[in-house]
Amino acid sequence: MITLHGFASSNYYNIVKHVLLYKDIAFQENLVYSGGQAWHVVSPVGKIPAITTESGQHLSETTVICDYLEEAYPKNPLYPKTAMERARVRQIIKVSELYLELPSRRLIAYAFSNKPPPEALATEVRHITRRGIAALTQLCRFTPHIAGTAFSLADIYVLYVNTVVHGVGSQLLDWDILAEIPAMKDWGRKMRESNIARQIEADRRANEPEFHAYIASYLKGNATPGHSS
Ligand SMILES: N[C@@H](CCC(=O)N[C@@H](CS)C(=O)NCC(=O)O)C(=O)O
Repeated sequence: MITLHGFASSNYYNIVKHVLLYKDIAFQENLVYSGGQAWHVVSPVGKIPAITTESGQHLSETTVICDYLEEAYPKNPLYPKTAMERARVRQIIKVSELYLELPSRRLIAYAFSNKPPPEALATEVRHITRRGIAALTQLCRFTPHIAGTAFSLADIYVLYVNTVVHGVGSQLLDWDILAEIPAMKDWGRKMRESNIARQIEADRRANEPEFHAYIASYLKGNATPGHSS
């Protein structure tokens, strides 16, 4: 059986978990927070999430894991049929990662410690995010799915990217970033109604107290990297 390593408060972890549930692939969860040399055997950069496959191989990087799952488990496909449509799905995923998720992540330490970011950094993040907003406004279809008529990996990916982007924007930038992309918020509301999204959200809430304790301990320099306690 596949093992999914990570923790339920991680949006990247939840992308892979959503894919596993959507594709009806059997898996077990192994609670791990990031860091530590032993963990690098599983996840070379030391990040969450990673999986161990049924044959015992380790894989990390969310999009790589998702593409592996798509190829190894074709049931309930998450890519459309034509090469161009598949490329569009990947384009939306890439743009949302590079120009929304990653800039927001540069502020995440300030969100955790509840401190305002340096203005120069906030300005840079706003600038990159505006480019992401413009690109996604152009690329997203919402007819009714994000890349067009077929539900795809882009729907799952952007749903969880948006959790970080919205959180950072509202907490630190006084900016409702998702409201800038027409139809994004309505689409998100519908996406969150699915049984899988609800289950993942319930698991995220259940993990929240332990995750916050871990972060508090990490900020004090007490946490043991790579372990949940
Ligand atoms: N590029 C990675 C990013 C994953 C990532 O940033 N995960 C966070 C948790 S949500 C993490 O491991 N952070 C700890 C660290 O950066 O060491 C992916 O796509 O999976």
